[in-house]
Amino acid sequence: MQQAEWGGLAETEPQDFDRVLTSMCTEPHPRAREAAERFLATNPGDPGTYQTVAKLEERAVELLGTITGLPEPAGYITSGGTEANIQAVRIARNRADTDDPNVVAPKSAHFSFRKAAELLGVELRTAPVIEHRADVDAMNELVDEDTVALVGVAGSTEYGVVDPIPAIADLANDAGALCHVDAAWGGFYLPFTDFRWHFGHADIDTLTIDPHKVGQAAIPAGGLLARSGDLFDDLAVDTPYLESTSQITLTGTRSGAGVASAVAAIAALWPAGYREQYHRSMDNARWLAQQLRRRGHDVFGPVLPLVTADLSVPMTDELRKRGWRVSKTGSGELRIVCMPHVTRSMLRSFVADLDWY
Ligand code: 0PR
Repeated sequence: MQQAEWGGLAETEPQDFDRVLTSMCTEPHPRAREAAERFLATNPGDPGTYQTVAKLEERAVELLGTITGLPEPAGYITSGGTEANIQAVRIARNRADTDDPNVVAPKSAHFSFRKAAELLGVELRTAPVIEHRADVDAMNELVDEDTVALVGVAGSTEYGVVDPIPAIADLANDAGALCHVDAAWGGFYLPFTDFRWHFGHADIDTLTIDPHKVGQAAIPAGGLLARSGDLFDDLAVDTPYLESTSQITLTGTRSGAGVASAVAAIAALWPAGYREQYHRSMDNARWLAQQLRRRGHDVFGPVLPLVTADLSVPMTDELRKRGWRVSKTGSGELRIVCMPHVTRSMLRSFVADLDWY
């Protein structure tokens, strides 16, 4: 009876992170977890009514602005990188004066851009990459008078590389198109590197940076930032019966837990905690790359804390059987993401399992 009532919930534990080497999410910071629970019943989608969480969302956007070199940021906490990327494409499409809009992105762009293109009736043109990085000349060849946005990736999903963002921004500028940077995953690592990736480095218009990935906030907490608030004007729909009069977000009711946990995580970790995390994760990724190379594998990375290697499919299958959560790139390489929960001792036992094979 008890079990039927709980639907098996009482006996079910969420997975632990002990063997998770593929996820781009991680264990939330303890303060983020606590804040998420406190704000569980709030809805930043109705800021007139839920005013305290609406204030927190302003704070979250300010903090994300600090991280991305934007002193007066506009933006909001999205459900994730997918929503942020869709909205960035929507901004570009709505502003442009064309019936046949296209967006130019490197082949390495996340599949959320494919969703955006389909939903918004925009053609997605993807350019070949060099060493997994955007090739600006190849992107240039795809640009025409109907191009509404150019996309650069700062921390790519499969290989963790950073595109030449300033050159992509220049190209966008020349084409009269917007420049969107997808730093959904990389955004909380990049401030501690020498890459030029954010608003302070180039004429970027919009940027995705997700607290629920490396930011260590609870899910759902993505981030969309814009150089200025008026970029959001073309997204506004009237909300006649709410206390606020218009809405620029894609979803209506939204997670106050995500917003509060984003503020809590960033307040706890920016900048020292994230810096330390970046160095720890990079050391781990370098160590893993070295171990794999020593065993004769062809390894790419780490540029950011992500490593790929040419392990055979049977080897990867065996690792999966042993409980490791590992994934493959589109070209079949093993892909390991060194998120904050990935420790050296975890990697040691992973390598020991490889040796067993
Ligand atoms: N942009 C980039 C560069 C990303 O890597 C991702 C997700 C997104 C946008 C989309 O973000 P959301 O998933 O928040 O909408 N990258 C990972 C992926 O799709 C996400 C992920 C997270 C995968 C946790 C697995 C996992 O366990 O592979």
